[in-house]
Amino acid sequence: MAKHFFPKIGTIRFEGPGSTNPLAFKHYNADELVEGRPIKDHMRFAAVYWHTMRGTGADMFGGGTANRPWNTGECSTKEAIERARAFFEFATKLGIPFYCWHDRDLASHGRNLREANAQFDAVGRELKKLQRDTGVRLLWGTAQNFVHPRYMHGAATSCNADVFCFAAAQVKRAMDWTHELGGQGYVFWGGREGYASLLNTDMKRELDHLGRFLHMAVDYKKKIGFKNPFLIEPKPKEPTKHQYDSDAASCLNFLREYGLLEHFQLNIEVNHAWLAGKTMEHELEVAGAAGVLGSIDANMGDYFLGWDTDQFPTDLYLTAKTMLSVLKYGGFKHGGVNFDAKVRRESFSEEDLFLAHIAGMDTFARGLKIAAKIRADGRLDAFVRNRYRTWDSGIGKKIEDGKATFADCERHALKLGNVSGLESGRQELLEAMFNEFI
Ligand code: XUL
Ligand code: CO
Repeated sequence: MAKHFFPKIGTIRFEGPGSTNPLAFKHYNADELVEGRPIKDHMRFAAVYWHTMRGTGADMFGGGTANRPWNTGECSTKEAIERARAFFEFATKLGIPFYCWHDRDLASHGRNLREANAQFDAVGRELKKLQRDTGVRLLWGTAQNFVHPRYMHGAATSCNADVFCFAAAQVKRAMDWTHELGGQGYVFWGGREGYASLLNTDMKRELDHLGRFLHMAVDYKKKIGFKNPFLIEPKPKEPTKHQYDSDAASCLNFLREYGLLEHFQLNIEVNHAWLAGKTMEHELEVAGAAGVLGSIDANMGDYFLGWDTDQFPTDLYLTAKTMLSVLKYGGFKHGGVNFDAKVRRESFSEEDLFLAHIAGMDTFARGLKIAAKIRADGRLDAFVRNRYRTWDSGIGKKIEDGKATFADCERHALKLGNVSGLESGRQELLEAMFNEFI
């Protein structure tokens, strides 16, 4: 009989808002319809392999605290396969339909690339079996091009061309396995694609190399027939002082400049937005307005700590605003809500992994329901539409249609003499209105 890693925990079920059972959903009722679509299809929740299976709770001041019986430290193929089984037991009991991985959390670095590839392939074959047996699917895969010391100066943006080749080799194989496992997308997060000091950095050359790298990835995607989206995940800093994919707008600019925009969408992460000095809804609007809102990494930071704490999202305002943007842009197609989140160092038991995901899933399900109610109510939307009504006809429409000149604008202004009829922005009223739904 297969070994069980979570023998004391059964399948997590929906018990409704009245339940006090910590191991039950209070709001995530998978099949309940919101705006005519089951909640599970709106959310497309995913668990991450890295924090969930490989996180130990270590920080700069102390080692790991977490009970993780599947991490024996052996780095063997046998250990890697057992760990994959533990992960699928976890995902299945939680009813989480998707997952995401980095190549090197699935398998070890080995003594060289050949060994790393062999172990990755063995785990990949096991994942294929586990996916078939459980129905849990791959949301996206990615290459971990930042942990190994060879990536100290970056991967695609390293000053060393050999390192670029190692990074390319890793992405190539990670794409192969993403494709083989039916991945819904493939993500690029530039873990060290940036710099610590401009004194030793040729920024233009590094950006050109990153552009080249991504074009090579696009070529390879076509070659293997992988049809699902490529995504870039913006983050402004950490581990580097400045990362080139700083935020949604700078990613869009980079993709445009290098002729890559048609091949990429964005994967927006809450804590990364905050590190960029932006809100999650700002980043979602930038991506959505450009038609590239692909997926989200769900977590949150701490208002008093300035780094990527990757906490589970338990803030209803955050999830409601996030889902309002997601619904506005038509929901997820290939993407989903991926819990790129880790339990606190003090939450060290295996059970905490379940409790944390339940908290995140319930908070997002509530966020979705709140967002849907705000949309059905219609007052917020009507307010915004009404605020811009001078653009619907007359000179406003002429400008929007590209049919007006500066001279037309001047003639219009001279005729008016002064602007009258400016109206209040009513921010406080709208914030209070938002509160009505929380
Ligand atoms: C790091 C981060 C990554 C990406 C995948 O901050 O978010 O885990 O999501 O490489
Ligand atoms: Co992430």
